[in-house]
Amino acid sequence: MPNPLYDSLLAPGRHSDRTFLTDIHGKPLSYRDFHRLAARQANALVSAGLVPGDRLAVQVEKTPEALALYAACVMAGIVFLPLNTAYTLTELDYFITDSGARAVVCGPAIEAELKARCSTAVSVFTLDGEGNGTLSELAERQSSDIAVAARTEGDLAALLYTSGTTGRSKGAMLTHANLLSNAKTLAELWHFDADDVLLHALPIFHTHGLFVACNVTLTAQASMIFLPKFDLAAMLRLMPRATVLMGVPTFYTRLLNDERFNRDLVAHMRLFISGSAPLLAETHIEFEARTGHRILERYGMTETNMSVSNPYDGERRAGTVGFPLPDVELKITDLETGASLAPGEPGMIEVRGPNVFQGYWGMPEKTKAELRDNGFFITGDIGRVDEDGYVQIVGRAKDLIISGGLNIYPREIELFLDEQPDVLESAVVGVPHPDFGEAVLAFIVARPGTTPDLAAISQKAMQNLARFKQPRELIQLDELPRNTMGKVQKASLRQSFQDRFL
Ligand code: MCA
Ligand code: AMP
Repeated sequence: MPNPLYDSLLAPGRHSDRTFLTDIHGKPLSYRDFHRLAARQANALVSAGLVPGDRLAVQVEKTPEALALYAACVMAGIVFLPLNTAYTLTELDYFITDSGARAVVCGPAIEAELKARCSTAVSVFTLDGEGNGTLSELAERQSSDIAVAARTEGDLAALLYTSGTTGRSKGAMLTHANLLSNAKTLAELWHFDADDVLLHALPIFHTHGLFVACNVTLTAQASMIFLPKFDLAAMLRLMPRATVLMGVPTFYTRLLNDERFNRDLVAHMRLFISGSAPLLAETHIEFEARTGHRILERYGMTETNMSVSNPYDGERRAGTVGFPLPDVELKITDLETGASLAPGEPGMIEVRGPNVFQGYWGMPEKTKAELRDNGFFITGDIGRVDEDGYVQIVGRAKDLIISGGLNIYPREIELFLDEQPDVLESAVVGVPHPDFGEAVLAFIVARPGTTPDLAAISQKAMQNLARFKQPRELIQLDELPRNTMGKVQKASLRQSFQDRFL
């Protein structure tokens, strides 16, 4: 039975005794054992009643078992829906309800509360930071033989939620073909082969750490050093065993802030890749001066996987994200008219190709607003193409903050703040931060004659918003700066407070 992702990434013939990953303690897991683990999980999910097309929401710590769940979903034809472990129960509720998830795998700490909140039609399993839990117990009782579900290229493989400018997150529908085309293109472009060892310290609930990192590894039959999270000491200790690192800019600034990170430590490394947020040209330059390596910066989105990359062999140009991938078309358009602009002019970046998603789950209108009938996706990023064809990201048309590679939409936080007692209105902006690139700063204006309790609001934010979205500081103003049309001038707030965390 055909199943594009399985056939290309996991099928028999690829189940060798080669190491697929080693954990932080150096314990190896072979390709064969990874397949067995995933097959047992797939059979467990099927035995629990899940059928192809069902969505499985997963909010668990990063472990080999958690990654195997992605492979298990591919095998069983289930749509994988990974979720940031920082999300609160309130946030989780939304994703589970919106996606109509048939089952959830969560950490044991929230099992009881999640069961109480979810309808009885939703099965709840647990998987902890050691790979144990009710899911593993059920999986251990299953066979490791698997009847792989038939899937077509156009069938959904994953649903990844991305926040929106309106404050409501949208589920990006990604097909087998979307994920596979990107995996193959990137593995080839970045010269991955079976001798590569990827130092994997990214979370596996986003495109970067899940699809870019793991699908490329699987494509090349390479291996990974699989760390639960970014940990500077572990990175420095394990770097000598790796050949490639993929990271967000915060990884690179943190490494550079440690003097043990030097030329000798990385002399053997083949490649450093950066993405998810702008890499400052100065970081690129400092990195080269310190290590002799030029970071390869690339650009992508949840909706498009990767679209643009600096070259492997050619010049990796600081401050640019490189060229459109071989199978991706890119154009720069006028923000108002959508007409293509001349080379060099800044405008909306639009991309089209096999990497581009199918639309937002259950939101045809939002899909129509961002995905043109001709297949071009309107990214919301402003860019220009220089005289040599390098794409430069110069800004964002969307009101978005990227903190440590995580996206935060101010609207979601403003909606929360506006509901708090004695708050008349609010504005949330991103300002420069030495570690996270940007940090969240929130401003509120009190209702006349009242004094909002800032500490109580911060406390409430803890329960409602994931930690990374919570304002680093809440500032009360007499009024928000507005232009003559009455529109809040966020640029002016950013300007006035740009040194707040520096
Ligand atoms: C943690 N905190 C954060 C962030 N991460 N706050 C803001 N922004 C963040 N990104 C909070 C913690 O909860 C903690 O709160 C405090 O900040 C300090 O945490 P720390 O221990 O320093 O953080 P960490 O655990 O070391 O994590 C920082 C990190 C991590 C390594 C940068 O956030 C990370 O791995 N980011 C990568 C995200 C990613 O994969 N993005 C790709 C998505 P408290 O002070 O209360 O303890 S975008 C994507 O996939 C597209 C397609 C693409 O192009 O790649
Ligand atoms: P997400 O919605 O989480 O997939 O994040 C995608 C967004 O991250 C893009 O729309 C860009 O704004 C940003 N992004 C990703 N890679 C880069 C990069 N190399 N430089 C600048 N911004 C980036």
